[in-house]
Order: sequence, then structure tokens, then C-alpha cells
Amino acid sequence: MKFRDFIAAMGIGLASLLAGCGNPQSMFHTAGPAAQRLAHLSAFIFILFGVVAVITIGILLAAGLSHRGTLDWHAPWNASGGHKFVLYGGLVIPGIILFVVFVLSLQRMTLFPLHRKQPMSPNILVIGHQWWWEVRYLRGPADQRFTTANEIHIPVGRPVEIALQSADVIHSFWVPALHGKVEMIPGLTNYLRVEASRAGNFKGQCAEYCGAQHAHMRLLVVAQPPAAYQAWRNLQLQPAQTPASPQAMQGREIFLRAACPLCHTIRGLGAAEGKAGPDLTHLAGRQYIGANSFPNDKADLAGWVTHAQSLKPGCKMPNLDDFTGPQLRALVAFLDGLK
Ligand code: HEC
Ligand SMILES: [Cu+2]
Repeated sequence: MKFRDFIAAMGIGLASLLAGCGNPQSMFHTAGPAAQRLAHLSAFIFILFGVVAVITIGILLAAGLSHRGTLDWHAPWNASGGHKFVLYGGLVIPGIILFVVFVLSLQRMTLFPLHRKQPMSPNILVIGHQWWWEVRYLRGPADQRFTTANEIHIPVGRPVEIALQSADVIHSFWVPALHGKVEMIPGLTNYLRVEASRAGNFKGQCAEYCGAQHAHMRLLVVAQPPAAYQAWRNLQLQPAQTPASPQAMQGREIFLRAACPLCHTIRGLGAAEGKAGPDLTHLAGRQYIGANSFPNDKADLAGWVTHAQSLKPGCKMPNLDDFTGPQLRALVAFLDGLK
């Protein structure tokens, strides 16, 4: 690599690092205890290894500057003190430093909350699908449970136990502001505990390459004050709203007659119980569609329904463009009314 290329690469690296600082999807913008512990630990390790690097470079420079000339002018490397220098500098000191880092990771409980053992009863089960997130709220009796997708609401200031599974390949659950990455592995359930210390929208991402649309497998955690969370919960428990206009009413018939119910559930709509795609019962309450890849508005809904394969090529929803203009508008009016 040419020196100029090296400098350019460093520049790009630094720029993306700085850009990362302004990005809320960053492990340095913590919003909960688990993420904070991880951020503190990484800051400590960064400083520690920075000091080690400076000392090492100092020794190299000192050696280079003070020992000039040919080897014949100097004592051989195994002269007195040489072995000891290698032993301490190369083995003992690095050993101590790595041991300290190891103990700190354990002691600060950074590793344990990452892969907790099975809690008594997880609040939420998140199932990774290619390329979206199924979200089941499990707490309480059957009539207090519901399923939604892609947007996870949690109350501020309360620990939430999340169970993680996968329906197909290995995914990874990562909301940097709240927690480290935890794998979602087919046939295995992993657990983590998140707690948000402030209200806000925290973006996340599938962090394990899982196929063509891995980059569009985004996640949103909405941390709300307990009262707002409770209100959201109560709404989610309701079946879908009855369409408010004749146009939306017509849209519902179109939805039921098209292929949609084969893959999507809309609670309260009888025949719509498909499980291959996200639950749409309260679709309009979500901020984004396509696993948080596109805004949830009428234009994007129309584009998504007719051209999912252009917006998210390879995704498991086909293009459904067999509608006339008025039919499509009615269908979108129906979807947009699913508050
Ligand atoms: C073959 C199964 C299938 C059919 C049929 C289907 N969908 Fe989908 N749909 C999916 C899948 C899978 C996704 C998730 C795609 C992704 O984000 O990767 C999806 C996503 C969506 C979303 C975005 C939801 C979100 O929260 O991101 C909407 C809206 C939607 N579909 C509406 C419809 C409508 C309306 C119809 C009928 C005209 C329909 N779908 C037919 C499988 C299907
Ligand atoms: Cu994934």
C-alpha cells in the first residue's frame, strides 16, 4: 500500500468515526446500564492500550535513536538483561494487562448480562426472520399477550427480559444504545436484559450477515414513560380498527381477496392469519415499514405493496401489482387506518 493510500484510508476511517459520534445508532450514546458498562469498559481498554502503544513506540524510538551503527558495535541480544527484557516485556507485563482486562470484564458484569441464563419469564420474545423482526409480548395471561413486528416498545426505567430466537438463519440482535450484540440462533433461545434510562427512539440493526437484505433488517426500540407505554400496550391488545371511510372499507375487502392474508395477520379480520410476514394489526402505529427501512406513509405503502421487490430486492414479499389505481388507493387507505 502506498503511503498516500494509507493516509487516505486513515482519513476515511477517522471521518467515519467522527460521523459515528453524531449518529444516535452508536454504542457511545448510551441510554441504559448495560450499554453504559460496555462503553466504560471500552473507554478504559482504549486508554490502557493507548498508553501501552505510546510506551512501546517510545522504547522503539529510543532503541533506534541511541543504537546506531552495525551489530558489531553492540552487545549481542542475549547479553545480560536481554532475556529478562523479553520475558517481562513480552510475557509478564502483557499477561498482567490482559488478565486485568479479563477480570474487569467479568467483574463489571459486562459479559454476564450479555448472555444471561434463562430468566423466570421473559417479557418479550423476538424472533429473527429474513429480514424482519417478529415481536411477541409474553407477560401475563393469554388475553394480555399480543404479537407485533419491527418496533419494540419498552417502559423507561424498568428492566425488560428479552428472549431471542430465529426462524431461519443466524441473526443478531443489536441496539447499541441499550446493549451489546446477542446472537439469534435457530433451535436455541438466548436471553438479554435491557433497561432504558431515558425515553427515546433507539435504532438497532441485525448484526450478523443473514442474506441479501441483511442491511435492511433494522430495528427500533421506543422507550416510553410508563403511562405512555401502558397506553401503547392497551392499544396493541385491541383488534384492528374498523375502517373509518367507505374507501378504507373497500380496501379491507381488497386486502382479504388478495394474497395478503396468506402471509399477514390482522387480528379481528377473521381470515387474515398468515404468519410468513409481519403482523399488520396496528401497522399504522409504527414509524417505518420494511423492517424500519422506509417511512410509513401512503406513498411508501403504495410503493411497498406493488414493488416490494424493487425496494427490498429478494425479500419474502412478492410484488403485488394486480390492482387498478382506485383499488390501490383503497388498499392503502385501509392499511393507513390500522392505528
Ligand atoms: C408471500 C407472503 C406475502 C404476501 C402474499 C404479502 N406479504 Fe406483505 N410482507 C411479507 C413479508 C415476508 C414482509 C416482510 C418483508 C421485509 O421487511 O423483509 C412483508 C411486509 C409487509 C409490510 C411492511 C410491514 C412492516 O412492518 O415492515 C406491509 C405493509 C405489507 N407486507 C403489506 C402487504 C399487503 C397489503 C399484501 C397484499 C396485497 C401483502 N403484504 C402480501 C410477506 C407477504
Ligand atoms: Cu438478520
